[in-house]
Amino acid sequence: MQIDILTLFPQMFQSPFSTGLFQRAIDRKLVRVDIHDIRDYTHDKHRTVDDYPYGGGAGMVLKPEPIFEAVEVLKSEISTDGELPIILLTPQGRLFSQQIALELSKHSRLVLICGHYEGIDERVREHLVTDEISIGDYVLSGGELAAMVVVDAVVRLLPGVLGSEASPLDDSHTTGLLEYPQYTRPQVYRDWAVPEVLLSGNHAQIAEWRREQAISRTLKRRPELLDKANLCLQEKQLVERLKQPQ
Ligand code: JAH
Repeated sequence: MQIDILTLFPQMFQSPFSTGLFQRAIDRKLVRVDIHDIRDYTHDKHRTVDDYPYGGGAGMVLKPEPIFEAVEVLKSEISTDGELPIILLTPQGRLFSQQIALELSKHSRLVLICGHYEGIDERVREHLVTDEISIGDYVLSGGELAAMVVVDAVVRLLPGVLGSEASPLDDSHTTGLLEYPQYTRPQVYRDWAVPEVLLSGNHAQIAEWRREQAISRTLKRRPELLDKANLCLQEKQLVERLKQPQ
């Protein structure tokens, strides 16, 4: 997969993509992430990327020309087989989810545009952008951190990125349940003992305990997730029992 990111702050992308799982995926050529400075696509001496809003009002608006020209350069480099998602990170977009990450992971190329200031000229949205994504209902100072979140969630789904021991199919938001509690040594820490069942060596019993823990934790913290989780009859009965006032 090739990911191109358009930003006014290219330095922000240095450390996240030069660390851990990412660096390994890039080194192994499973993904390529290219950061483009929107200012490089201006033509004036001051490298102007923003201007006052028509109609007045506070703040500045990102000009359309540098963004259109940057994306057009990227488009011209591509053999146009398949459509190219051009994604704007914005609080007005559709709410990002594991499902959307999975959809995006199936494309061979993605373009992400990070806005800044009070907004972006509407013609960019209308005539260039194919998809608007929000990572949650809060305001950031720009789209960069949101772009990093999207890229992280997508890249770990690419074939070969996770080691063989971890499977994206087991991830919490793929199973539809929150994770069960995990413990490691020491067996007793400050009087707090690890649950007996985990020391039993009875793997069927351990699996059952973990599934119950995942279900009760999900019911308590994120009950709306249970509607979409794949539960068997016995597990649905467990949910009903857990819902009874104790
Ligand atoms: C803020 C441009 N959903 C998170 C999110 C994404 C983008 C922005 N804020 C929040 C943002 C200012 C300018 C984008």
